[in-house]
Amino acid sequence: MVPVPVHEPDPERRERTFLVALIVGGLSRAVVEEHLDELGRLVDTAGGLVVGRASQERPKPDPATLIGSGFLNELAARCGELAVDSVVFDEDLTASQVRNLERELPRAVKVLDRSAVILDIFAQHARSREAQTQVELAQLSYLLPRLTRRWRHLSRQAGGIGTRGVGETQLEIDRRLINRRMAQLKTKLEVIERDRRLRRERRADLPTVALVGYTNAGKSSLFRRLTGADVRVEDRLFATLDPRARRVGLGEDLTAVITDTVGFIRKLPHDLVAPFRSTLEETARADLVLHVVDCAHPTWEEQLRVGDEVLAGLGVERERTMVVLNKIDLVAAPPRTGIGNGTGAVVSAVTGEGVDKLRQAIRTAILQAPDVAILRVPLAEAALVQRAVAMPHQLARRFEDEALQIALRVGPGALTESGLEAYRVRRWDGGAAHGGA
Ligand SMILES: Nc1nc2c(ncn2[C@@H]2O[C@H](COP(=O)(O)OP(=O)(O)OP(=O)(O)O)[C@@H](O)[C@H]2O)c(=O)[nH]1
Ligand SMILES: [Mg+2]
Repeated sequence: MVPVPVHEPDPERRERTFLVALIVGGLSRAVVEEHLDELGRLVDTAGGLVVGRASQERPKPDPATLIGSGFLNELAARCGELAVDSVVFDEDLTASQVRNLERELPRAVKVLDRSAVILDIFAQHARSREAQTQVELAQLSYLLPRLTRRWRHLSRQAGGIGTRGVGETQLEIDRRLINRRMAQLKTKLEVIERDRRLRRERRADLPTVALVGYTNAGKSSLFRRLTGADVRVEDRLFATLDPRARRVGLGEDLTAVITDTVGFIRKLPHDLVAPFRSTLEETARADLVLHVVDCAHPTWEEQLRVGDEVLAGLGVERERTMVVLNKIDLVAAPPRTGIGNGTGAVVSAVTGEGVDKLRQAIRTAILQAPDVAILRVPLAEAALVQRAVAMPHQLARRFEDEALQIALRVGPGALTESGLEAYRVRRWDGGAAHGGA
């Protein structure tokens, strides 16, 4: 008889997890190791304990089991030795791959992929009604194509409804129940989104700034630094799932609403993102999108690229984006690349270095947006001053000795009729006291 290895019981009884990745498609081993590091952090955030990891180099994935059969045998042996509860693959798995892998691995070893772990984290962290609905919808759309007979419990849960038709298989019932639940969730989300849209329209005059970027880049830390709000900051992936908005003073009467958002991560599959899309789209409509990057991270350039891709997919133009390199306290010299079109800031949300400059840069970017007009109306022109002050969508306003300076959001031609067009100036004058911007 083969002796069964004895293991110290884990004090927290965390799920013992083994990580697996494929080295395919010209990826280098070093990059795949970074991806496994990230997967390990995801598992840790989800509450699991990583007990080992392995990767296999292959020309292409095996359609049946993803990894090759020899490697799979070794993996099965390691699972036994290490008393593994679950194996997590960095690649997305199909339902049949999960089934085939579970058949070859020791009994009771669960097979998961990266998306399943991310979903689990989302489910644990979602707090608001909206985020919880989004997560449930994402979970069901992930589950639907992967349904196998294992998911019996779903129909047991809904057993009271009495949907069992003659000759219908368990699987069909499950599918039908899931589809019905998904339809309900979608309706619920639409209502929540409409409420949010109304709230946004009510504060439409304030310029909006969104903090976006890879998970753990420091978005919430920067949000806290800029607004003083006490939000959750954690050295964990996906600490933030519920977007938060707050007013931020940008000096000289200019106030903006700034939003902290859910982070990005590589290989986030479409099903998973879809329910979050409207939140992301709203973020993307901000007047200014701050793309926060952890420049101390070994793969920060890949993270920047992932973020750029997401933003491009959401239709955010480059002109509205500003790259913010964060965590410069951790690097000897901030990298020079990455700040493409010259707009950018280099900060540390922890020490506060560069944050005043960032605030100034945000201010400048908002006031220089194409739909913002800056007027300087001589106080001697009392009627025009009255007219200017009565204009809608004012962003900032300042009385000087001789003139009123005012920044407005305007549509094309909006100033012509009022006679204010003639008083447009190119830039906001911060005044001598402020040293000019
Ligand atoms: N040294 C240093 N650490 C930072 C800085 N900014 C953030 N951190 C740390 O990085 C970790 C993640 O910070 P968060 O602000 O939670 O990051 P996030 O982008 O909001 O992350 P998610 O919400 O999980 O996507 C925390 O441990 C922070 O303390 C910085 O400028 N310097
Ligand atoms: Mg956060």
